[in-house]
Amino acid sequence: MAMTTETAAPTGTGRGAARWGAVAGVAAAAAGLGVAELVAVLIGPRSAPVVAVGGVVVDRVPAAVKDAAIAVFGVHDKTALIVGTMLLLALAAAGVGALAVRSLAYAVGGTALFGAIGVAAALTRPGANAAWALPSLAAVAGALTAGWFLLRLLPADSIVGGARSASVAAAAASGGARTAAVAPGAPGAAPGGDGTGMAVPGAAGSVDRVGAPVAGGRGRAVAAPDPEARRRFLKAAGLVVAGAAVAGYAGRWLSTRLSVSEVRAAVTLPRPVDPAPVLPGGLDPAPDGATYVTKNEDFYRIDTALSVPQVDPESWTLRIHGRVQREITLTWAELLKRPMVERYVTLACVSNEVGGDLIGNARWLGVPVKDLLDEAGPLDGADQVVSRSADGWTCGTPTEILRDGRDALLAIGMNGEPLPVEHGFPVRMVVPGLYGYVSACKWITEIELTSFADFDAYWVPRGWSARGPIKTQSRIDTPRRKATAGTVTVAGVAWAQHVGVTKVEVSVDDGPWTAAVLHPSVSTDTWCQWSYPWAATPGEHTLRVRATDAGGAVQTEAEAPVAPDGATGWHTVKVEVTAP
Ligand SMILES: Nc1nc2c(c(=O)[nH]1)N[C@H]1C(S)=C(S)[C@@H](COP(=O)(O)O)O[C@H]1N2
Ligand SMILES: [Mo]
Repeated sequence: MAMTTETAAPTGTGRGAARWGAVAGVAAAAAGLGVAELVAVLIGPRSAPVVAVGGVVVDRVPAAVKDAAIAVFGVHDKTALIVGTMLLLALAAAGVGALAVRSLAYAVGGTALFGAIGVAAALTRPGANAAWALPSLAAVAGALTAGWFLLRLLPADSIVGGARSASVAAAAASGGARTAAVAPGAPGAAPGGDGTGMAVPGAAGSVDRVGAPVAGGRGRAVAAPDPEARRRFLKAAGLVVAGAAVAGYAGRWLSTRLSVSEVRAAVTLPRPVDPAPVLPGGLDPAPDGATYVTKNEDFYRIDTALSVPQVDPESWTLRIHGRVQREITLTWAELLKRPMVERYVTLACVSNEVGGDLIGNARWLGVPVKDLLDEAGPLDGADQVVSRSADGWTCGTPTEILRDGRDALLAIGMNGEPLPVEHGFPVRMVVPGLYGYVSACKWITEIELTSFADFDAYWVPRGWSARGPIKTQSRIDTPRRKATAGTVTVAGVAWAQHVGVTKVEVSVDDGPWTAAVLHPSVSTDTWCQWSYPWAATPGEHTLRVRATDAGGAVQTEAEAPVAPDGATGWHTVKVEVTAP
C-alpha cells in the first residue's frame, strides 16, 4: 500500500482502506452464502456451493488424510470440514476485499475464480443437472450486489489525515475483526452455507471506488471514511450480515421442511415373518452403562455425505441389473409386500481403531438380499455386487457372501423404527461379517452385478482393500483410566463376526491370560459382552484383552493400522487405582 506522495493520504489510511475492504468482503461473502442457501432450497441442498465443494474435497482427499480426520474428529469430521472451509473462505474473502479497494482486477479475478469453482463442483456431483449451477451463480450475484452496496458507502473524498487517520484505521480494524467474526459463523450455522461465494464479494464492491479522485494520490485507493461514514458503513455491513443469517436460516428451515423426516415419521413398518430372537437374560447394561443393543441416537455415523440424501420412498426404486438373467426394479410398495426378517447384526467401520467406538449393534428389519439376487440370477463371473447410493457412493460386496445364507438384508428398519435418515432412509444394506465400506450401502437405489476385475467401488481407488471381512477384536470399556482398589468389574465387548467369540481373556500387568465371563449373545453376527472381576490394588496397572473365535483362532497381537483393511492388536488400557 505505497500511497505516500506529498499530499496523499498517509499509510495509515491505506491500511485502513484495506481493512474496510476486508470487512466489506466478509459481509458480502456472507450475503452470497445466504442467497445460495435460499436458491438451494429449490434445487436441492447438495447443490449449495459449500456442500458441493466440500463434497469434492471429501471425494478427492487422500486416504491418509481421511484417516487422520476420522482419527482426530471421529464422527465430527464433517463439522470440522465445514467449519474449516468457512474459516478459510472468510479469510479469502477478507483478502480479496482488502485487495479490491486497490484494483478492480482483484474483484473480477476473485469473482470469476470462486464462482467457477462453485459451479464446477456443483455440476460434477453425482446426480447433478445444469440447474445445480444456480446456487453458486446466485452466490456470486448476491455477493457482488452486497459488496457493491457496501463499498459505495466508503466515501472516496473523505480522506482523513495524520493522527485522525490512525484512530480511524484502528477503529476500522477492530470493527473489521468484529464483523469478520460474525460473518462466517452466521451462515456457518447453516451447514449448507456457501463458501464459494465467500471470496467473491468485497472484491466487486470496489468498482465505483476504483479510480475515484484521491487527492494527490495515485487515484487508485479508497479512503478510510470519517466517523459518520464509518458508522453508516458498519451499520450497513451489520445489516448485510444479519440479512445473510436470516436468509441462511430460512433456507435451512425450508430445506428441513422439504426433508423426508415427516415422510419417515409416517412410515409404518411391516411385521417380520421371521422375528429377531428374544434377547436372553443376562444382557444387562455393563457397569459403564454400555448396552448390548446400541440406541439409534448413539449409533456411530460414517459416510461421505455432507448433506444427508433425502430420498422419498414414494419415488424410490431399486434397480437390480448388470450381469443378471433378469433385471428387477422394485418400488417401495413392492418392497414392503415382501416377507421381512428381523435380525441383530453388529456393524463395524474399517476405520475403527483398536479400542474405538465406530461399531454398533442394532436390530434390523429387512428383506433377505439372497432372495432378490436369486430372482435376478447372477451370470457366470458376476463375482461382485456393487451397491449404489442416491448420492453416487458405491460399495462392492462378494456375490458369494451375499448368497451363502447369512442374514444379509436390504434393511428398512433399525431397532423398531424406520431407518433414521442419516442411517440410510428409506433402504440400506446390512451384511453380517463385512465392514460397512464394502457392504452397508445407505440410501441404496441400485444393485449392479459385475466383477471385481471390472469395477472398483468408491474406497478402492482411495487405497482401501476391495474385500473387507471384519477382523476379530475385543475392547475394554471400563475402567478406562481410574478405579478404586477392591473388586473392580472390567467389562467390554468382543466380536468375531459370523464366526462367533468363544473365549475372552484378560491379562493384568502382563501377567497370565485369565478367562473373562462371556455374556450371552443372540448369534455369531453380533458382538458379545464380557466381564472380569479384578482384584485391583493401589497403583498403576495395565489391562489387556484378547478374544478367541469359534474356530480356535486367537486374536492377533500384531498391530496393524486401519488402512487398508482394518486395525489389529490387543486393546490395552492403563488404570490408576487409588486406595479406597
Ligand atoms: N451411501 C453411503 N453409504 C455408506 C457410506 C457412505 O459413505 N455412503 N459409508 C459406509 C461406511 S464406511 C460405514 S462404516 C457404514 C456406516 O453406517 P452407519 O453410518 O449407519 O453407522 O455405512 C456405509 N454406507
Ligand atoms: Mo466405514
